[in-house]
Order: sequence, then C-alpha cells, then structure tokens
Amino acid sequence: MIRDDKTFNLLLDSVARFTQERLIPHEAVVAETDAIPPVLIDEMRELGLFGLTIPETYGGLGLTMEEEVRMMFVLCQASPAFRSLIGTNNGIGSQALILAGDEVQKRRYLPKLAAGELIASFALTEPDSGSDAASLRTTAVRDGDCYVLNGAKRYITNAPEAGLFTVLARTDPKVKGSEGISAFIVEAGTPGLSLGQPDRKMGQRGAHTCDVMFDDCRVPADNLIGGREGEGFKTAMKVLDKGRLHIAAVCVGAAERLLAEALRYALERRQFGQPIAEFQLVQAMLADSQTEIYAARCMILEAARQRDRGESVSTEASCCKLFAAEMCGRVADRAVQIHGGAGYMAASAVERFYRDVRLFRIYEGTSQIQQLIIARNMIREARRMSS
Ligand code: COS
Repeated sequence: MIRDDKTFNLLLDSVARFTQERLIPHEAVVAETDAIPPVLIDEMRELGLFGLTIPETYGGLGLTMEEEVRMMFVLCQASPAFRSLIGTNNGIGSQALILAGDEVQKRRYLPKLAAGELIASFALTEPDSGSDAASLRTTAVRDGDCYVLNGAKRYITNAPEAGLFTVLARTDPKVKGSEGISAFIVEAGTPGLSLGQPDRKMGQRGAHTCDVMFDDCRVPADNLIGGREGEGFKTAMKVLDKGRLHIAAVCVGAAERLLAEALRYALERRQFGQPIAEFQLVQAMLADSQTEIYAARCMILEAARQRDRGESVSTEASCCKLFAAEMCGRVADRAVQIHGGAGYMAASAVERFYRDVRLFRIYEGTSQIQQLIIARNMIREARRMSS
C-alpha cells in the first residue's frame, strides 16, 4: 500500500542515487577496512535511513511494508554491509518495541533509533539455541524493581555498535518452552553486560556481529517490553515474520546487482571472436537469473501488500525468504560462472557478493526453518478445515 506515490518516489530516487554514487564506490574500502566510513554513516542518517520503518509519531518515516521492500530492492544493490547497519533499527532491533512496547518505552527509545543516534540489536540466538529458539537459556529473575539477567547471546548483528539490545530471556525457568520467555530492553553500558570480540566471518565485512554476555546484569523492571512476562517468544516470532520479508527484499536487491555485473561482463568479454553474451549457454544463465529475480520481486510485493492490509503473513514471509535467499545464491553462483576466472579473483565485486549473500540462506531463520514453518502452517490449516 503506497501512501503517497509522489513523495515516496522522490525518496526512492534519492536513495537510488545515494546507492549508486556514494555506497557502491565505497564498497571496496569497506571490505578492506571492515568499516563503513563515518562520513557515509552521517549521510545515511541525513537521508533518514535509520528510521525508514519507525512510525512518524516517533520521528521515523513510517514506510509501509510495500514501501520498505521497494526501498530494499534499491538500497541492496550495494554491499549488504550498508543495509546491515541500518537494518536492525528498521527491523529486528526496533520491531519488538513497535509491536509490543508501551508508550513510555516507545517515546524513550524510538526517536533516537529513527535518528540513528542509537543502534539497536536483537539478542535471541545463543550458543546452544539457534533454530530451536524456544530452548534459549538466558534467565531474567525478578528482584525488587529489577530483573537480573544471566546468560550469553551469539552472532548478534550490530552488537559492537549497539546502544540498545532487545533481549529474549526466560522469566519462568520452570517452563521449558516458549511460554516462559519475555523480551527486555537493555541499554549498552548497563553493568554486567559485556561484549565478545567481533566475529571473523566468511563475508559481509563492514557488518559486525559478536557475543553478548549477561552476568548479574540488573535491568529496570520498566524495561520488560509491554510490561507482561511470557509474551516474548510470540513477539520475537512476529518480529521475524516482518524481518523475513525484509531480508527477502534484500536478496532481490543483491541478486539484481549480481545480474547487472554479469550482464555487463558478458557484453564486454569477448571469446571466439564475439562477446560471450552471444553464446546461448551464457544467455541461459542470464535468462534464468532474470526470471527468478522477477518471481521473487512479485511474491515479495504481494506478501508486503498483504501485511499492509493487516493480514497474517507468517507463511508468505517464509515462502519469500526461502525462495529469495535460495534464488540469490543461484544468481551469485551464475554471476561468478559468467565471469569465469575473473569472478574468482578477490578484486571482483561478484567474488565479494558471492561470499556476502551466503548468509541470506542462514540468518533470520535458515532455509530449512522456512520450509518447516511453511509446511507446519499448511498442515495446521488443513486440520482446521477438516475438523
Ligand atoms: N506469530 C505469532 N505467534 C507465533 C508465530 C508467529 N509467526 N510463530 C509461532 N507463534 C506462537 C505459536 O502460536 C505458539 O503459541 P501457542 O502455544 O499459544 O499456540 C508459540 O508461538 C510457540 O510456537 P511454536 O510451537 O511454533 O514454537 P516452536 O518452538 O515449535 O518453533 C520455530 C518455532 C522453529 C518456527 C522458531 O523457533 C523459529 O523461528 N526458529 C528460527 C529462529 C530464527 O529465525 N533465528 C534467527 C536468528 S534471530 S535474527
């Protein structure tokens, strides 16, 4: 649901220009230094990129889901590291507050997230709890007007930069499953909260993750999101429904870039006396990639509109994440193949993207978890219809 076509298109055009003129030329330096230049981060703040999805009442741009995915199609033509920096404030780092926070919590934190003054992280995954998120072991025990948190979180995106963490912890240790889990806001710098060394990863240099440890970390009881215990897991799942649509759109942006690089190279590179784009076997790779990108775009836009109408998109978000992440992997593989030896060289953009996009099939729920969610929802619906 586009609210105002004209205003949105102006914003989309400026983000497209910024991506092409500022972000893409800095990709190599980001990969080399593992850092986004501060001047670019300031420009991202000025463009409003940290608050794209935060409601206007709290200082954001309040984009609809459809607007958000269209923005990602454009922005994610540049290295995934840029999107990763603004991704948590627009998604998993802020959404629990937006969906389930009380007014005081929202007013306290959302304007700073929208302005990019604070970076938010989402701390769900633990060393022994990944796909089985409901098995998490971090505890939050009530003590007077505080909760005392103990435990460890792993692979937490933007944790090294974060000023704020949404932390999922078990408030009722007697309940083993999802019901005993609650969500908290924990500010960086709270005594008892510490960070591990930044992780060394296969790709996505410039995007940072690390462990987050809680050792008798006292958090004000007012920071329990929504003020109710036991709601944290469901909130996290709703956050991930939206996050998965967002990541699916990120995959489309990256795949479009990869295909543009492959097409450009196929037109330039000559073998056997002609551009390799003239060869039908190369054309098949280009055409399959274009077709799959188009399919992913269509399904993501459709699911985004469905969410904007207020309908549940749990199944659709997983379908989109599954298809788009796998599609992006295939497109990256073909882009390297079309480049031949040049695509295997560290200096080439497709080599870097090939490693960067591998993460899409893993984070915010692996492809296998998406399959599981889709099939479970199908079976549940079939049983409901037949009973
Ligand atoms: N929206 C709202 N509620 C949801 C929901 C959703 N999308 N998905 C599940 N729930 C609710 C269920 O309805 C259930 O509540 P009731 O018991 O009241 O019915 C509760 O949450 C528990 O759900 P479920 O029984 O499905 O939980 P499981 O432990 O079986 O597993 C999966 C759920 C596997 C889907 C979940 O653990 C998951 O998504 N894992 C992947 C985690 C992930 O993506 N990690 C990435 C890192 S975080 S960026």
